[in-house]
Amino acid sequence: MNESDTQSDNTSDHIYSTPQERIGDFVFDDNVAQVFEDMISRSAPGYSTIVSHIGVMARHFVQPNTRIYDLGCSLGACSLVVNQMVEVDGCELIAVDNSDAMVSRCTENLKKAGHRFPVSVQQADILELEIKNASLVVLNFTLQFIDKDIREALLKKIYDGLVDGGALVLSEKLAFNHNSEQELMIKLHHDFKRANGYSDLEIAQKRAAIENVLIPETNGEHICRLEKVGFTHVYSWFRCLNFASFLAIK
Ligand code: GEK
Repeated sequence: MNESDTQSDNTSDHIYSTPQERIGDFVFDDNVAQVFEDMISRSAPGYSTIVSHIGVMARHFVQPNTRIYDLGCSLGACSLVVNQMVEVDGCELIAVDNSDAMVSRCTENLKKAGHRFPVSVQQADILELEIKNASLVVLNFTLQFIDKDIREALLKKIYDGLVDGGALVLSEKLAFNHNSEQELMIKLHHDFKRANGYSDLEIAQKRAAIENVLIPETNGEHICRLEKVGFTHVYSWFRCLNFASFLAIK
């Protein structure tokens, strides 16, 4: 095996490839952080399209002398694209995650890429973070891991921390009201994962691990709550199977 094969093995997701006696709740630990890029690209339909368009939206919404927050930044994919795309003066990027394994890798990734405005990567709970003077907040597949009862308070805090004309990009896995649609979307999502090389065992074990940790809501629930906390314009700008992204403008 040559060096590049070894590298690709180390960063390929095989976490659920062997039978596990007891499947514990999914956690963002070092094993996950190491393979996260491969895991999310092969598991979340549309992920790379969403990330690149966050860069496009960042260029549109970020205002001079304001802050950009990447909440639940993982390895920093959104921070990296925002950093490439935003050209206004006086901005500051704050990337936050509560997983130390993610934060240390994200810090490295942003350092390697270089950045034209100040960037800070913080290990913190986004529920306890102060958000102020923001023109862009990114919650790319993070809200779904927050306790359902406190999602509204978090979104209200984000709304309050945005400047006028500022935007939130919220991407989430969706649930559906009708059983037939729910079942079809789950089946197609599993087909997508199979087409990306995951086995039935991997799909079943990951599903069991994530079931109590990632709690999806419907399109309607997301839009209603974004409007309720104050956003004046809420757009569904992307959807692929049961994965969607919303743009909410203050
Ligand atoms: C991307 N946005 O690549 N506080 C801080 N971080 C948290 C919290 C919390 N309370 N809860 C979960 N996280 C990224 C992908 S992944 C999505 C985001 C996924 C963090 C958690 O540690 C993980 O890194 C991230 O949110 C969710 O565009 O795995 O489906």
